[in-house]
Formats: sequence, structure tokens, C-alpha cells
Amino acid sequence: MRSAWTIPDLVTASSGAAPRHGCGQTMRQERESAALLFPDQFLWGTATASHQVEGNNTNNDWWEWEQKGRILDGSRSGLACDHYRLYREDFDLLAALHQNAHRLSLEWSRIEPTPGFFDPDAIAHYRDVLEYLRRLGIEPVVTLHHFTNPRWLSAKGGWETAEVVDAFGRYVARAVDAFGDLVRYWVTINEPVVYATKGYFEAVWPPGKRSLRRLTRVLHNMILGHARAARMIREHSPRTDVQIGVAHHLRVFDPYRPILPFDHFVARTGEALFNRAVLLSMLDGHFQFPFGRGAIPEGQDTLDFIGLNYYSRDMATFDLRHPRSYFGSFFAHPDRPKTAAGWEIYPEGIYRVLKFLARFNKPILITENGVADERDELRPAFLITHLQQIHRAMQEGVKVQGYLHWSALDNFEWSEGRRLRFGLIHVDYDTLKRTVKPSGELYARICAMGGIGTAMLQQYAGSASFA
Ligand code: IFM
Repeated sequence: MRSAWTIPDLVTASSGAAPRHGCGQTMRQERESAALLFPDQFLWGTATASHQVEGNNTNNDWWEWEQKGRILDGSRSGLACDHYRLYREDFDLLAALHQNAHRLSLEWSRIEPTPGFFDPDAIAHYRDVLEYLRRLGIEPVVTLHHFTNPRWLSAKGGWETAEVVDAFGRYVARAVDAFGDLVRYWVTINEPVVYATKGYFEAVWPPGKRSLRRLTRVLHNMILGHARAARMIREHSPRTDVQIGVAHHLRVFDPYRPILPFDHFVARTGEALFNRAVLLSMLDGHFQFPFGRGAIPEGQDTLDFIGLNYYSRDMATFDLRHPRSYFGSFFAHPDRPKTAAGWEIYPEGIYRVLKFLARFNKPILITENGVADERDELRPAFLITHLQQIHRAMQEGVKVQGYLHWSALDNFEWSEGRRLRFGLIHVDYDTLKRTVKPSGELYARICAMGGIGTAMLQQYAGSASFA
């Protein structure tokens, strides 16, 4: 790794006022000669989530789950990146890397550690976090629920119970009262379908259940929770420019054997359940899911923007060995390059999902896109080729407001633990030292320039085996 910007170095280097994008003549010249330019107002940044970076989130259901030894590599979130303490230094670093936006999540279990009690210290902490970002000229994008629940909520049945909607609404109202002046972009819930599938169908995330009925109930409640949150944000935010979205994970589903109609059917079913069902309910108020078909009028028209989390494509086959998933089997293409998570690297997929989303005529914010890659070998080309495809979609009229790479820092990757590293910045979990990876430096040049240079395209896109 080339540069080792330790936290103390950076504090000295940036001394509060970080360099902004477009700084300096060289950068202006580079922008002028950029091969692919993005709009001036484009948001360039990174994304994180509280439990994955903060450390010591002892009061949520994931912490409990980890103590039961449910993490594949045996690790625990523990101190994570200690970002709860080191956020200022981390944000100085992001500003020095020319980022102008940052997505983070509020940790509900810190803000409301017991039902109805809102901790003033936690609120003061997050106010400082948001004020600090604003001072650096970084636009905060704030997620209200990113997979973790306060323990008191999970003890009562979490998202399976109808009461969760009131509880979530109360927390959101309090958060918007406390931080509303500082936040324009609110993301209500991160990846509802992933959350519900992992926790209630695959049993690999808390609460570790396996039931399609429960999964459907949880999704139904999450749609209602999202709708309630949207209402609370509209009622409580003092800002007239507030933007409400959901961070929706979309994947491409293609038939593995295109000549077989059954494979097409499985691909379309995967797409309908994973990509469309929840999203459509937040647009037109209709939910189409096994055991959950019907109108959810509260959901209708609750999105100002669509947050897109894109990572990969799944091949779909009809397979009699999988009755639980309606004889559908989904897997990464065996002949294509893969990440350390085993996901196919498929840049054209982001173009395809953007074109799909364009039909809903809402602005799109890319709230996540990234790669698990321990040695940073894939990430530079991954970045360039995905941005190239985003640019292609934008040239064809798709309204994309910004790109938030997952992730700023290496962090705790849920049931996979620390094994998977997604950061543009390496974190040494023993010393907590941060080191900018080559991809982090490359992204800094892209952010500063507001586009991709010709040399970058030649170096990374031309040679990438997955371009
Ligand atoms: O780390 C996760 C994140 O919390 C949600 N989206 C996918 C990322 C990578 O798996």
C-alpha cells in the first residue's frame, strides 16, 4: 500500500479546513480533459453503518448474536473501527480525499437505550458528528435503520410485531427533532429485503428464523415502518428541501441456461421478489409477495429519491432440489471474476438496474456500491468500470444525484466478520491505524476532478477482466 496516512498525520495535515474538490490548477486542467465528466453538483462520497464502524454497540441485537459465536470467522464487532471516538479524524481524512458527501447511520440502540428514554449524550454525539461533517463541507446522508435493533425491541419480537411501527416512528420523530436542521437526505431503512431474508428465511442473521410467513410479515412491517418514518420526517423536519429515500439492494437476475423457459421463470421470480416487491409498495402502495399480496396504502408515494445499493448479479436456474425457494437456485456465474465474497463482478449490472429504476421517474442516489477485496487488487478497476456504466446511464437520461462507495473504511461485515474488507481505507484492527489504499487515492482524484480521466480509463477499464 502506498500511503500510510495515520490519524495524527492527518489531523496535522488537514488542520480542520480540508482541501475541497477542484482545488488547484492541475485538477482544473484534469477536469477539462476528463474523458467522462459528471455534473458539478454530483455527490461524491462513501457510506458506512453504525454497527460496522463505531465499536462497542453493546445494546443491540447484533452484539448479542456475536456473543453467541454466530460469526463465520469467529470475530466480533468489538471496537470495530472505533469510529464512535475517531469520527473527526476519519471525516478529516474523507475531506482530504475530496469527498463531498457521506452516508452514515444513527444507532437506534444508543439513542433510545430503553423504551421511551432518549439518551442526551448519544444525541449530543450525533449532533457533533453531523455538525462536523457540515463544517467540512460534506453533505450527510443519514440512515435511520441499518440492520440493528435495540435489544429491548428484539426482546419484544422486533419487526415481526405490529408495535414496531409505533416504536420506529417515535424514534424517527425524536431523531428528526434533534438533527433535522442538519440533514437534507434521510434514508429510512437500509435493504429491507436483505434484512428480512437473512434474519427470517436463511437464519444467518438475528433472530435466526426460517419461515416465509415471518419473512413476509417483517417486510410488511418494514414497509409500514418506512411509511411512518417518511411521515415523521415530513412533519418534524424544519427544512423545506428535505429528501426521503430507502436504500434498496438491487441485483441483476439472469437465466443461467437461456434456452430453458424455467430458468427465465426463476430469474423473473427472483427479480420480482428481491428487486420489485418492496420498492413498488413504496411507490404505488401495492405489495406482491407470497403470503403478503395486497394494498399498503400508507406506503404509496413515500419516496423522494431511490437509494440504490448495487453489488452483483445472480444466475438463476430451476432446480428440483430447492422446494423451499420455489425450485429456484441462485448463484454467481461460475466463469466470471468474483470478489472475496464470491459475488460476480458485473459492472454492466449497475447500468441495467439504473435503467430499470429510471421508469419510476425519481432521482436516484447510489447509496452503496463496492467490493470485498483484501489486497485492493480489484477495487481500482471495479470503481472505474462501475462509474463508467453509471455515466453511460446518465448520458441516456437517468437522473443520478451521487455515488457513495461502500465503504469508507474496512469494517465489520455482519455474519462474515472481519474477513471481508470493503474499505477504500485500510484499518489495522490491532492498532486502529488507517491507511489509504491505492483505490482510495484513485477515488480521491475522481472526486476532485468530478469525473474519470482518459489515462484512468486506459489503465483500469481497458485491462479489467470484468469490464
Ligand atoms: O456491509 C454491507 C452493508 O451493511 C449493506 N449492504 C451491503 C454491504 C456489503 O455486504
